[in-house]
Amino acid sequence: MNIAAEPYPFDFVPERCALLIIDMQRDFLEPGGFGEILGNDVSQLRRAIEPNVKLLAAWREAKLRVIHTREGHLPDLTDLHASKKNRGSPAMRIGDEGPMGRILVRGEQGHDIIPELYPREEEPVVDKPGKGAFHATDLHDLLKHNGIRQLVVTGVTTEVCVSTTVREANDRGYDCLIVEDCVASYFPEFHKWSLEMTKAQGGIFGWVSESRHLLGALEKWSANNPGVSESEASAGSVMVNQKGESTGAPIC
Ligand code: TIU
Repeated sequence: MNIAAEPYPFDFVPERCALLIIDMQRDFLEPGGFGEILGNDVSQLRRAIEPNVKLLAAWREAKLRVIHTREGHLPDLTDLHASKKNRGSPAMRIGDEGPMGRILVRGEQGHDIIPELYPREEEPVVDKPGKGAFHATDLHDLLKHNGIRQLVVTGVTTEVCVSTTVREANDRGYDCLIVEDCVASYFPEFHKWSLEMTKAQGGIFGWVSESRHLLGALEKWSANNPGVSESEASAGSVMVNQKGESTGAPIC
């Protein structure tokens, strides 16, 4: 199924494609979190929420694979290197107590995904200590074991965790499509140029499209594939709950 995209149409293979939603966490999208302590205006990111809600609903309706990520650290901060902790000498640092709990620490309110996009039990949540979702996580194994070869990538921020993840994925052999209206940055210029860089040179890192094109394709897919059950769609995945604990489903 061809999706209108730049620099040329994306050959969408739904059963081989996962929706990867990057770091739609309260710490980045709400006041008092990590984004704000870095000096950013969090309202810049919120325009991506509604398009993500619509795309996620269509993806769920189509019974295709959804994976969420969260950036954050262990409560003892043993996975936080000094350079990330101290960079920029902020007044507050990762691990300090903020209005939504300890900043960017797993299990704290601020670290969790915003309610609008809250993961379902059967949707894997990959906890990552870095910007890229492949660094120090089992994402690559999870994708391989589930036969995923393509990623439709959304989330925040365009030039940091989204771009880093797409570059990591590209080097691991995945075809990536970034959904322009479902990603956002604190800096509109960085957002624009990240997308330009992705699709330049014949799609050097991947494709860029808009959610309306995916919604149309998903609608067609759902109409033609009404029989795929929720359990079949999620079979074999690594299930984790919102604390990142395995809920028992094996990697197969
Ligand atoms: N600061 C910034 O733009 N982003 C991050 O720190 N993390 C993510 O992009 N998720």
